[in-house]
This record gives sequence, structure tokens and C-alpha cells, in this order.
Amino acid sequence: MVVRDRDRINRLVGLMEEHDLDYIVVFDEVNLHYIAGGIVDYSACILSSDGVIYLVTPPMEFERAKLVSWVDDVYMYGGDSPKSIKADSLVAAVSRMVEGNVGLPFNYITHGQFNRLTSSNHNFNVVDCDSLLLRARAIKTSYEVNLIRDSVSLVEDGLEYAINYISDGVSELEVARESIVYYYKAGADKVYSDLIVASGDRAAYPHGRASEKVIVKGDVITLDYVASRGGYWGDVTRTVFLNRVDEELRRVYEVVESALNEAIDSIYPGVKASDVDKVARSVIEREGYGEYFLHSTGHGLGLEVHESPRLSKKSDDVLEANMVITVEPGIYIKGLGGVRIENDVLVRSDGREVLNRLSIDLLVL
Ligand SMILES: [Mn+2]
Repeated sequence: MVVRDRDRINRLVGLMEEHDLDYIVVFDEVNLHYIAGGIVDYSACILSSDGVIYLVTPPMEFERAKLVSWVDDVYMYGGDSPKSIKADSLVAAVSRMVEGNVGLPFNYITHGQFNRLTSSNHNFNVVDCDSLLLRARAIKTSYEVNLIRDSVSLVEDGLEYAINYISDGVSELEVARESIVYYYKAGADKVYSDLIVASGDRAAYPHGRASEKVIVKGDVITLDYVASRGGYWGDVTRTVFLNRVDEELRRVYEVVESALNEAIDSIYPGVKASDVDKVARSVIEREGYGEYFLHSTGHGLGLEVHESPRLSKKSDDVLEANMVITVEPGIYIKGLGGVRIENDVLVRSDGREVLNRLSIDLLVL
């Protein structure tokens, strides 16, 4: 049995009341983890407006569901026990358990599930609760912040390991594979399947997943590592140099470092996420590299690597205390290479706290 994060459920119930929802139903792993407190396969989680949480599972997951979650009760579809719902599918079982206004996160439900839920005889209205869940998840409870702190620390341990492992003649894939083994030995429950190890001119690809390319002296190397311990992700990027630094890339590094620092200094509750993006972008534009900053400045971090809020030009999000966000400006120049530096930041009522301990000073191996 897992101890419930009551703050999170209370906030959800408050939002349900605001939106006049009687139930929220989720089938996907991320939102199920969020509401039930653990991951159970082939299942649905139902939260009622009075704060009671149920899981509906197949018989094979019934016993485990109680151990790995904090739900009040578990039912099974199929099987023959007092806890069985007489229904031939998960969706049919769920549709018998809810009524009134039922929130479903439309971006997290399959078309098939949606059709089956709404085409059978049912006694409820379906409402999209995507933004409600994203909004709830964007603001972390202290329980969640502690888990993210631990994952950021894990990711940094792995980055240090990788930086020590890099030498003239090893391939990007060798670095990535060694790092994945390191992470699992260090207690990771998940490692992002494609770690980014982009060296030499490949560092000009923002998502340069590790390749067969061999790292050689004179290379710039961008390592963007993502791993979790306890379900919540840490996401940290460092760019290092092997043996020597190209003069233009040294300048680029200084610009990205300033963009990162200035963007982080601009973080306060009440600031528009688009304004933090603007701060990072204007530093890079001022130095003449505007056209080489190919992505947004950052994103929320939690049960998903990329979640609300979004730190981009077009974002309508406003930063609030207890959001956890990444700040990751970068400059990418075709044929030369690139630099990205990424830190993870907790928005606090008095400003912000950088969760990283790993230095961002230019590092030559
Ligand atoms: Mn990121």
C-alpha cells in the first residue's frame, strides 16, 4: 500500500468542483499513475467528486493493484468474485460505474476506447478534462518535488559518469549504452530510450540521438539525459569539449550560458512563460544567433518529460509557485556543431530554485 499524496487529490477534487464534474476516468499510464499513485496495466482509474478513488483491473492485476497504489477500492472486470463487475470489457465495466458529468482526457484516450464508451447505452455526459489534468499536474506537491529532486540528482550522476567515460575513439552509442547501464544500476526505474549524445557537427542537431559516430579530439559533445527514479523525470543537458574548443563555439557557449542565466533570473510566480522564452531568445538574438535557436526555451517536468507549462513564444501559460520547469536555450550551426545547456528549476513563491548541482562552466575534457 502506498501512502496517498492528499494535496494532489484535494487539488483535483477542487478543480472537479469548479468544472462541475462528477467523475474523472483515465485509462492511460501517466494519468492513472497520477491519480492512483502507481502503475497498473490494462486498467482504468476512476476519481469521484467526493475524493474516492477506484481502480478497475483485469483479474491478473487485481491483487497487485492494491499493493502498488493508494486507491480506496479495486474492482475487476470479468472473473467471478464479489469484486467482479459483470462486463465483458474494461470500458463496459467503467461505463456501469459512472454517471453525470464524466471527465476524460481526450488527448490520453484512444479512439477505440472513446467510441466504445460513448456508443453503448450509458448514463453520463462526456467532458474533455485534458486541460484540467495538465493544470493540476503542472503544480507539484512537496511529495512530487522530492521525487523530482531525486531524479535530477540521478540524471546528473549519470552525466558525470558519461563525461568521465568519454575519450578519443569511443562512439556516441557506447557512451549512451554505458550510461543506460549506469542508470539502471543506480536505481532508475526508467531511462529515456534514446539518450542524446551528439558530437562534432552532429551537435548541430537538437535531437541528435546517439549514433555510431566516433568521438574524436576537438569535438563538441552535447549530452541530453533523461531518467526517473520514482516515476518523475529529471531532464538535464550539458555540452562539453574534448581536448580543445573551437573559437566560435567558445563564444556560442558563453551566449547560451548567459541566455540560461538571464532566463532563470527572470523566473517568478506570475511571470508569463512566453516572457521567460523572450528573455532567453533576446540574449541569443542580441549576439546575432537568433536564427540558430531552433526550439522553445523549456517545458514542465513531471510524470511526463514534456508537460505543462510550455516556455515558448506562443505559450499562454503563467508561472506559478511549485511548478517545475526546464530552461534549455541552445544554438545550432550546421557544419560546425551546437551548444545546449539545460537546468531544471522549481518556481518558488519568492522566485525560483535551480535543482541542479552540476556546474555549467565550460568544461574541456
Ligand atoms: Mn528538456
